[in-house]
Amino acid sequence: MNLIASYTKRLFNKEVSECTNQELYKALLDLVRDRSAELKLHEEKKKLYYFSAEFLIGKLLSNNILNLGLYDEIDEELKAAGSSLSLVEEAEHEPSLGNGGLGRLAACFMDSLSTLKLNADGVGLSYHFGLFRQVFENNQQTTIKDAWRTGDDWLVASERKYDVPFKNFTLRSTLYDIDVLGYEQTTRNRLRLFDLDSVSEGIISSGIDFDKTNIKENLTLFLYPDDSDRNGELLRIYQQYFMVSNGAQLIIDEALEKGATIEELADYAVIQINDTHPALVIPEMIRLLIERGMDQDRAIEMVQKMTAFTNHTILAEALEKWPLHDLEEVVPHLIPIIKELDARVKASYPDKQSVHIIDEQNRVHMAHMSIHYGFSVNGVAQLHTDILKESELKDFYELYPERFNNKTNGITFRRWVMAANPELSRYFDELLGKEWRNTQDLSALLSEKTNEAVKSKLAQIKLDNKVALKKHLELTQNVTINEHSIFDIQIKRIHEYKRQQMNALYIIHKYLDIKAGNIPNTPITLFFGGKAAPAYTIAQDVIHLILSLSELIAKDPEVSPHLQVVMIENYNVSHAEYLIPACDISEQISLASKEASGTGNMKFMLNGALTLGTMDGANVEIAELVDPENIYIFGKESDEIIKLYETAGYVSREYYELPAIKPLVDFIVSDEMKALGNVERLDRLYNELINKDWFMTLIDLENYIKVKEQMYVDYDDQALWLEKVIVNISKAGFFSSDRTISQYNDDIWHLEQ
Ligand code: 26V
Repeated sequence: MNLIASYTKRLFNKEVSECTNQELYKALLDLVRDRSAELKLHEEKKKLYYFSAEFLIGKLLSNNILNLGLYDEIDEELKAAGSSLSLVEEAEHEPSLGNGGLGRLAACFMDSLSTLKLNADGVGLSYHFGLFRQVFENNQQTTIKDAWRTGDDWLVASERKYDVPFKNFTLRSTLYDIDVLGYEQTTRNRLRLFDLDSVSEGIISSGIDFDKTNIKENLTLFLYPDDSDRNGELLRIYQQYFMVSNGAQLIIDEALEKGATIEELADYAVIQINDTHPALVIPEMIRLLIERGMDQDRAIEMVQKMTAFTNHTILAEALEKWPLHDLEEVVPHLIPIIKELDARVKASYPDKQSVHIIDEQNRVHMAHMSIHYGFSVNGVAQLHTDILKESELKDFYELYPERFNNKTNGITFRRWVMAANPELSRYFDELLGKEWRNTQDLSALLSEKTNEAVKSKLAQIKLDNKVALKKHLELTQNVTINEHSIFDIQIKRIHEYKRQQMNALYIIHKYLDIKAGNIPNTPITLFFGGKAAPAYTIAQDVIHLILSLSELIAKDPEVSPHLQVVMIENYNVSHAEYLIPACDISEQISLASKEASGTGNMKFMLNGALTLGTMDGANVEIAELVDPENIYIFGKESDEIIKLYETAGYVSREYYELPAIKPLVDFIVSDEMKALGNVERLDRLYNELINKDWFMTLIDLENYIKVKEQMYVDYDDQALWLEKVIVNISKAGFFSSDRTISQYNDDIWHLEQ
């Protein structure tokens, strides 16, 4: 019972009960670090290097304590002293090292890799301020820097340093490590995050503005700095090259340190490229091998054998294509290699322009390079992989059918139920035994489908989690919610294809309906959370619409008892950990074919929410697992949408003119909205919807409203609702990232187990 006391004594000369939560955080940070250091690093020959621009790891304190097997012991000691782990964790600043799904997936994967005892490190950058911090002012998003590197963080400086050559100068890196502990393991892996000593936090003028040309001082300040101008684009290339050159040098050094010769490198390392951001590792590794005496053919062949690529998106604008001219400006020494790689492709497929690396406009296609010069290409859900094969990457699939494979995403149950929803986890223990914690197999719950005691316990846990969210929001957002309302939640990056604007149009529908006297049986709270890229104007407009609707409704005494809209400020992993366990309705409403997988959908399902979604991404696989009566599917399917794009067949105005839709869209520019909103933003969004609507908001709107209304009605039959909840939870095991990682290892990496 006095694990922590020895630390608080030594650090502060205090008893646990005398410490502030900040002091307890520091004590536990030291304790966890000491325990982690006792875990051994892997010694197997082959290692996976998971290259990613993002690792959205979330706070680490309680997760690491859980993985060390100390959760109950420490929580008890804290509670006896009048605190708790969740209170102490308030003192931790969430690392700002990611943006969205791709980054969170990388974090879940690292957790599973360690848990499955696989030798694997993550390679990335230690951004000083990471992604921006979102602040709402006048119902609009503003951006400030997120100073997460407080000194009391998990970064550990290492001795490793590498020189990274650019056109006009060479920069020397410093490597920081963060330990990644598996669940109850004796070994650990690491995140290897590179930084630069010369970076100067002082060059930020205001908000997140800084001199984009001052590379020595700005290189690792931010994740995804604005690339809407050329200097921003160049900075992205500087960052990407800095990441991969460091990573490639690390790979070679670690192999040589283990006694390998350079010829044997592929037996010692496999590289997974997480989307295209790290794709320059291919020419860089080739360059380094040639520099170490290997001939060019052999170097290309070796890199090809070592490299695998994951695609996370089919949106054209996210598939990176760098102008050759820009690459020449930053990394001229890679140009001959990239040209050689392209020349080989052009020699083999002279007439197939669609697969060339350098296109006619002299742009270098990073995905194309990764597919030609890697041995594996995977999508992240079955539908996504099928679409890659059949349309987006069809020409590549014809060339290399054997390289294509699907790896449906997953989530770590350690964070997303054991740590985030301890009450539910303890109930699973009680009902099913503890083995699910190792297997993620919750299927035995299915036989409790009609057990009234189980249903009422699940309802009780849901209510407790709603109350916990309520307290969290009172503390962090200064807003009060009704824990007896339906919690309907859409949390993800703001993007038109994810269609938060469709949900906002639903809110308008409901608002007008309540005004007309149709009072819902149970009050409804709609939550949104998500950041919008600063240069993405329409996404900012969508945030503005949601915040303005939230204000309008809150100020309307006729409506506010029945309907509330809450937009979480600075949505991040920590907020998600409160929102997901409290949710009833999980909004997964992307335009079919556009969401590669989604992973929030899996987290919600596991925590007992029902999905309201389109047949997109992993929703399709959820629907197959739970059967139609346990999921609420609406909207057009991907085949039809893909056809509409091919034939330019969607005309938003035709939908706008429909009597059920026009009043909702018109409301955006109504007098009441303009009185409290920003007229320019509202007008722009309105015009976008009626004249363009590239992501087809209006095509599914009527069907969406209908199915959502049905869902609210069904919620009131709690007995039946909870049966659906039980079915969903019992089928969630498939979405464990341990399953995903095992499949990657069996099919792609082949690491020793
Ligand atoms: C996004 C952004 C947005 C801000 C500006 C810079 C920038 C650069 C790259 C990207 C790509 C994001 C790709 C991504 O996060 N994809 C998501 O990956 C998830 C994990 O596979 C998947 O579940 C989501 O469906 C997919 O959207």
